[in-house]
Amino acid sequence: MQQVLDQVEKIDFQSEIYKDAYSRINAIVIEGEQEAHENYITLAKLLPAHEEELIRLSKMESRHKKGFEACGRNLKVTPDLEFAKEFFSGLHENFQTAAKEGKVVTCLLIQSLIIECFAIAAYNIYIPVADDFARKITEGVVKEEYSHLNFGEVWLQKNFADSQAELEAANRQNLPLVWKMLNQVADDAKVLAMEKDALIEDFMIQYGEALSNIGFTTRDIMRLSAYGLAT
Ligand code: Y39
Ligand code: FE
Ligand code: FE
Ligand code: FE
Repeated sequence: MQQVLDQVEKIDFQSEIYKDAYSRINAIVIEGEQEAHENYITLAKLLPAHEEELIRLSKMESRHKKGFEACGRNLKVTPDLEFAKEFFSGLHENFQTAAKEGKVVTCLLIQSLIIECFAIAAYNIYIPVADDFARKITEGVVKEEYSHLNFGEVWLQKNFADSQAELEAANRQNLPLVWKMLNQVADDAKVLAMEKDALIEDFMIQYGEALSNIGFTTRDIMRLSAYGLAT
């Protein structure tokens, strides 16, 4: 902790290098929250029994987006939204395709497990090195992301027997994209004092825990959660 405190003292939130990196990371988060908003609306249509709850989650995502837009404005940074759209394009397309085919398990794996775990890891690592304004916003947001992850866990746990094969395939298709995205953002994250190793570690912990809650064995979790990491 002392190390983190020393580090934060040295961060110049107004330096050009910090603001340049922030223009991409902030955009990723804004675009991610926007897509999460849309994804939960789509999920509400796919799971009418959970419509009310999923619409509630989609509204939370809109509020998250507004919060992170304020973080950018506070630092006088213009988010590079074009970069962010491209950053999410792989997961976005896979979600859209799955939704069209009515593959709710794949949609839940992409949004409620993979994207939520990615968000939780990123926000947890960001909070101790954020500026005061962004830290308060992010602390509020991350609490809600756990509830989004929980929705996916609970549904998939209840439907585990029927979902297992589709989950394996969806993991295989989408987890390599996450490692690619992490690599793409690693240099910018480092400027914000967020270490790639820490992001990977936190993601693995969240995702592994989620897979365990759903019903996978330790052996399955090892195989599934490292898929595509070394390539
Ligand atoms: O469910 C959600 O709210 C997740 C979409 C929001 C954003 C996830 C993006 C996090 C990646 C940031 C990478 C920074 C190192
Ligand atoms: Fe969110
Ligand atoms: Fe979320
Ligand atoms: Fe989220």
